[in-house]
Amino acid sequence: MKVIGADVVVTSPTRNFVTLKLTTDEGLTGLGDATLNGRELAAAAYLREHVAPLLVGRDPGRIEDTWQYLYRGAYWRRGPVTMAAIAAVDMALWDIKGKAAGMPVYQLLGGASRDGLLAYGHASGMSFESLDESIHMHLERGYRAIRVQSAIPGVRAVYGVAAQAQATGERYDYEPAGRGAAPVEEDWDTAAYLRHIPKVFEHVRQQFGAELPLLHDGHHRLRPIEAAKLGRSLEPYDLFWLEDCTPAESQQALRLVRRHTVTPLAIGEVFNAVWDFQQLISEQLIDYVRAAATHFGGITPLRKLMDYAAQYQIRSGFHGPTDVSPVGLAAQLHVGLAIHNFGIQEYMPHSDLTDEVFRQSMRFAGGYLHPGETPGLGVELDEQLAARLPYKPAYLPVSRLHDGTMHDW
Ligand code: CS2
Ligand code: MG
Repeated sequence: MKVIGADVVVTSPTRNFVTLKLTTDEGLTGLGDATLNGRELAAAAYLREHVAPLLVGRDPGRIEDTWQYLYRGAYWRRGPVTMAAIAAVDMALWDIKGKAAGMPVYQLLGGASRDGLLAYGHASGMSFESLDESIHMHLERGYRAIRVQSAIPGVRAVYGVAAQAQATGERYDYEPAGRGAAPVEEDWDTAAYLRHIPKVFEHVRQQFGAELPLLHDGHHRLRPIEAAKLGRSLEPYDLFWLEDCTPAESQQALRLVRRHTVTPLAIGEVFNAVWDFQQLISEQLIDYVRAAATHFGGITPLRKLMDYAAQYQIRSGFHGPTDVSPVGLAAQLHVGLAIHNFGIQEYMPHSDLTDEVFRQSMRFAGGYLHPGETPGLGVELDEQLAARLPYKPAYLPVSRLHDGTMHDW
């Protein structure tokens, strides 16, 4: 079999997605996700200009070799643009291999290690009352684990607190920044945040009991000693995890956090290679790996990362926001089903229009996700519909302290 076509589709049903479609001489096609939120066109250009021409004529069965060729061969290793592009190729090749074998990809990875993947949803609120409503709404939808984010008194706009979408019960495909040529600016006050968040979890535990798994995302905003303080102050509320408590490119910063708290830690949604995790895993500085197949070079390295993490009893918590396309989500569902050290899967449902552009075999029932039994990844792209929904500039917000200083994301 040979690759005869490598096409890049950029489409924007309710947000922007970059998809690679490989076509073979035997008529099989494969899809891969290279969506890089806010930098979509860079990933698309990398694929179109530098990768697609190298793929035509190659044997699509040689997944490992193609991955190494693109990773080692570029000279410029790693980085989010490169690794998103490689991820798309890797996923598309696994999709083709699954279709050729007549099997869902998880079967090729060793078969299912469980019946379904425990998923967590995003609840948030501007007040305790609206937060309670949001949690109730998620429980009604079947979620059995909930991420809790809250507005902070004295902070105008807190990222990840989707006041409107949650209050009206809409699906999640909001773009916190809205669309536009430049990021909107939000504000931030770490001291106010550290004072308020423990009260939020105290309230939620009182309302919803001791058993509901609760998660929280710090969005990389704290210094190590602040993160340590937050982790310790949340211990009475028994979190499933505290995510991205510090900007983790300084892996050793996590030593300090770990020294002071037993709140489990999850990190890595912005990481793109195993080297970003090396110290965190080998020193057991985290409990959950937040990588996304889309930003980590695809299924092949994600599987290897999880096997490495398994030696340290570290589990998966793959990044599943709406800026990972249904193709990227499917890729990590197949990995999550196959590996032994699965932990939890983030799940933010895409909009109805996104679900029309990407038809998925994946299902969510009773709080659990399953990639389905369709051969390959189980996602079909409606190219005609995609073509009618062109790219629109959209950026994540930035945040500034009240004196105007740019803050960590
Ligand atoms: C968040 C994401 O899902 C999460 O944990 O951190 O919403 C993240 O901010 C976006 O994926 C950024 O692209
Ligand atoms: Mg996050």
